[in-house]
Amino acid sequence: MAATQPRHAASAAAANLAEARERTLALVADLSDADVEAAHSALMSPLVWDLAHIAAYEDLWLVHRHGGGGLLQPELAAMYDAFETPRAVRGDLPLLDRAQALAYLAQVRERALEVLEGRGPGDGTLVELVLRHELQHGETMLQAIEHARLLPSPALRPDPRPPAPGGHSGLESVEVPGGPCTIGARRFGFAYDNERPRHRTHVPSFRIGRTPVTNATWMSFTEGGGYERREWWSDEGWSWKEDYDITHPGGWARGPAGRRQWRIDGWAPLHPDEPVVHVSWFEADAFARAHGARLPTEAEWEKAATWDQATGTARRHPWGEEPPCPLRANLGQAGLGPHPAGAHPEGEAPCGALGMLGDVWEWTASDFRGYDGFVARPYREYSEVFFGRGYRVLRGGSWASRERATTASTRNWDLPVRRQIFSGVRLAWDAD
Ligand code: AVJ
Ligand code: FE
Repeated sequence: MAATQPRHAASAAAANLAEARERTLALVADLSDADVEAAHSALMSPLVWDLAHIAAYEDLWLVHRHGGGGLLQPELAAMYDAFETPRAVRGDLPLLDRAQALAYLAQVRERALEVLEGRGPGDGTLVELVLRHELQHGETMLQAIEHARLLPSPALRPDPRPPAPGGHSGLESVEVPGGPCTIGARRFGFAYDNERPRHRTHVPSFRIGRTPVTNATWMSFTEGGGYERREWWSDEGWSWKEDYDITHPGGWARGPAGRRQWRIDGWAPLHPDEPVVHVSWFEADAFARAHGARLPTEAEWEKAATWDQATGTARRHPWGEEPPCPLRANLGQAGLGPHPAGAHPEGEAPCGALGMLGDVWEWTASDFRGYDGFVARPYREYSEVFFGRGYRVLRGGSWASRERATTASTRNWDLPVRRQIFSGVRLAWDAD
């Protein structure tokens, strides 16, 4: 029995890694070499950088740190270290070409599987780290594909879109009663360092948007002078908006038949019922002020997503303990875009909020920092080096986030100007 356990765990790990890899390769399968290799924007890496970076990370953490082996190509380490090589310069490097990057991925994977077979997955932490890293870069690659308007692989067909239930604008709210709650990842099982330690806190009563803000509601904001009324904007937000001449969310255009939106698979009429996406924190903040609202703090967000007032416990997911499924949340890249607000009533949180997980990342009012008692694990560059540097927290994952890498305690972070990510808004209000 004892002897078969590690082997079973090693083959489960191998299967998970294989599934992640299949998806990574599918994302680029039908793109041209030029599209995979080009630096389309200073905001995004060339796709081929992501590919080789996934390999370098796996070599470092599974082969080298876990297995004790040397790096396959030590001379590549700096070029594919996210920290030493920021996005804006990645286009100017002698990157591996597509074929070389794919070969690097395959060779590292072979070494990693040997390590897993030889010494097993250990406590599983480093395997999970590497697996989630690849899954997260899948979302990054989808951002790049959408941002550069490359069109995804025809193999990535969207699942049918659920109908819009109607009645959701993002301005409807539900009450979250005041009192104690529990924040952060549970003690057992994998979680990133920034989700721990789990702790109790007191969140006074407040109201939160039943759904994220929709395109129709954002359109009213735009047409009602949202980008012109100085009083709704912070000083920093206003100068960003002026400098970049921002007048609507990313990907919007006006056509003869009305507003259109660049979706990952092409132009489409702007869908009024879908959550707005590609807005910066500055826009989210201005929108909230224009509506006499504010952004939720991340403690408020997590309490709304998980706290069950009736039992005095935090649920694992908004709907309960069961793992995510397509009925409950639009995660996992199947929809290739957000679903209409309120389309997943089975995913309802205890307070009545809908769509807390999936569809669009939701900006919060909170700066990214460590919870009290934070310990960097397994390395400072994952989270700690971003603390206190002006990054804002986003919660809830998007349609492009994989289920395995997205829970109610997951914290994402980005700068307040960023909007090439799949970012949207859920409002909050002080209790009346
Ligand atoms: C958590 C999405 C902010 O992309 O910078 C990828 C995830 N960390 N490789 C990022 C990550 C290392 C991270 N975010
Ligand atoms: Fe990375």
